[in-house]
Parts: sequence; C-alpha cells; structure tokens
Amino acid sequence: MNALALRLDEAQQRATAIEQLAEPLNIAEAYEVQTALLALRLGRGEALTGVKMGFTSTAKRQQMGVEDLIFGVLTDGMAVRDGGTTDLATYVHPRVEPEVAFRLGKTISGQLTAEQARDAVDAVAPALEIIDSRYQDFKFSLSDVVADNCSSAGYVIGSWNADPAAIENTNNLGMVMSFNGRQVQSGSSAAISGDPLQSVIDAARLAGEIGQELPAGSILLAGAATAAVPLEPNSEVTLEVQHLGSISFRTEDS
Ligand code: OOG
Ligand code: MG
Repeated sequence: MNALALRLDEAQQRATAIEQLAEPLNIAEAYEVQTALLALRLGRGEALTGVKMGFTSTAKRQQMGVEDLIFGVLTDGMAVRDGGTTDLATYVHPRVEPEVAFRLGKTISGQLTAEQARDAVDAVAPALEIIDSRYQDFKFSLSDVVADNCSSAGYVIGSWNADPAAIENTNNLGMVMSFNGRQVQSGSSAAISGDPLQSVIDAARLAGEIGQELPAGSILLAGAATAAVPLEPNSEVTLEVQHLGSISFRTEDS
C-alpha cells in the first residue's frame, strides 16, 4: 500500500502522470493509500487544513463516469491565496471547479442531522478547487481516484461569511466561473447534493466510516457545482457566488 502512496506522491511532486493501477483496490484499501499520502505531506512539514467532498454533482459524476461520493484531504501546501498566482508547471493536467466552502466550528464525525450539520458550521465562503489527477489522461476508477486523494491539488477560499442567514441559505446560490472575463461555467449551488450543507453530513459520515473525525477549524470544500474546466496559462480565473462574493487567482506557466 505504501509503495502505491510513494508512486502517487512522486507523480505529484514531479508533475508527471502515472498509469492507472494494475491491481484493483477496494475502497477501504484506497482510503489507506490516501492516509499514507497525507502522512508523506505531513512529513514534509505541511499541515492538514480540511477535507473536500467529490462527485457531489450530477455534472461531475457524468464528466468522470463515477457514481459514488468520495472525500479527500487538504493541506496548507495546496492553498492558493485569493488574488494569488499558481504555476501550471507544478501540475500534471490541472482543472478548476466552482465550489462553496464551509468552516467547522465543532468537531464532527458519524451520522449528523441537518440541524447538527448547520450547527457545526461557523462560516461559509466562495471557493475554487484545482484538481489534478496523477493518472494518465485524467482517467480512473472510483478506488483509483480515492487512492490519489481525490485529485486534490489546490484550493482558493474567499472571505468567510459568519452570518447565520448566509450559512442557512447556501442551497440555491448562482455561481459563475470565468477565464479572463469569459464565462466558462455557470450553475447553482443546488447542484451540490441539492444543498452544499449536505456535504457536511456526508463528509462526517465518510470520516466516521474510516474511524476519523473532522476537527473544529477544518475547511470543508462541498464539491463542484459544474463540470471541471482545464486551466490555461496566463488566465485570471474568477468565481462569483451570489451573496457570498467573488474570488480569483492567476495562472502562469514557468
Ligand atoms: C475527482 C475530484 C472530484 C468534485 O468536486 O467533484 C471533485 C476528479 O474529478 O478528479 O473534486
Ligand atoms: Mg472538487
């Protein structure tokens, strides 16, 4: 299992794709590889900042041909500052997705009611996720992508909004993502499992299933509202989320 984590870690660090796994893993084994990958990042001095949900929208499930919800981990080494720049040479074949992020005010794990999930969130923000499969052609099975930490590569979070009304009303916000002012995706936060808050419930359940908890202070990326779009060099990527504001980052290619 660790050998697999080392291969995926090296692929990420060298920004070079590897072949799909020859031996199929079961989901529990795939999450073990993900945990080993995180240990390698922590060993390099990175800190865990949160988790992300994946395949929460029909658009994403159709784009990637997979059916189940997945979750991955985020570290400070993946954070891109709002208004900052990221170098495309550090990724294999990066794509970007429009998302919503929550910040947890309470530690959660296992089954939560909708009310408990809402209560565990202390702020909400617009977010962009940069995903980058370490597999050739961005192709994978469900367990392959889980082992690859669900393609996690980068994320940008906007200003946190702690207004209880904002947290309560994330279920139908208009979202527009643009490259250099040209709209590339638009949709609604309703595409994220009907309501992005559902991702808090699902993340707590999935963490509980593998004996983990999501600590207070964690960031939770709720999942993409639309299909992902390949990043292009020298672009300004912006996301505008109704009521929550806009965020952006620039791409360069060294
Ligand atoms: C897996 C990551 C999916 C999302 O928001 O649905 C994801 C992938 O598509 O490579 O982050
Ligand atoms: Mg995502």
